[in-house]
Amino acid sequence: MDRTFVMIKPDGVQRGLVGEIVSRLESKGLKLIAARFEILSEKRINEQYREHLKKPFFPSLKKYIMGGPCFLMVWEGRDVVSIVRKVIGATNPQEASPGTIRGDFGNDIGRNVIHASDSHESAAHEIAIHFKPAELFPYTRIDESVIYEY
Ligand code: D4T
Repeated sequence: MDRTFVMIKPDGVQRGLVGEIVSRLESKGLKLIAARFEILSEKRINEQYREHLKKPFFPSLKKYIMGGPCFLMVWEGRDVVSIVRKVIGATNPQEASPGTIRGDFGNDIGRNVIHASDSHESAAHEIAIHFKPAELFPYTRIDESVIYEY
C-alpha cells in the first residue's frame, strides 16, 4: 500500500466541502489513515511549498493558506499518489475536468480547494512535515478483497 498527503485548503473548509471530499476519496476505495484540523504555521507552509518560495504568487499563497484552518489527511491505497492527483484534477480549476474536485468546486487557481502530493518522494516528505508516525492509523478495510483483483 502506498501513502499520500492530502490537504483541504481554507476555502474548501469554509465552503463546507470536507465531507464531500472525504466521501469521494472513500468511495473510490482509498483508506483514510490520519486526519486533523489545523491552522498551519509559516514554517510548515514554507516546508510544504519549498519549491515555490521564490515564485511571485508565493506571498499570496501563504496568506491564503494561513487564513483559516486546513484539513490535513493521509490516505493509503495502491498507486494512491497518482489516483488522488487524478481525482483532484488540474491545478487551475478552469482547466480541471468536470468530475474532478477542482473541476466541480473550484474557479480560481489561487483558491483551488485542495492539495495532494505529486510524487512518492513529495508524499513521504509532506507526510513527515505534518504527521508524527504515531498519528497514522493503518487498518484493513472490510471491502479490500472486492476493491482489488489481487
Ligand atoms: P498544490 O500544491 O496546491 O496541490 O497545487 P499543485 O501541486 O497542483 O500545483 P503547484 O504546486 O504548481 O502550485 C502550488 C499552489 O500554488 C497556487 N498557485 C500556483 C497560484 O496561486 N498561482 C499560480 O500561478 C500557480 C502556478 C496553487 C497551487
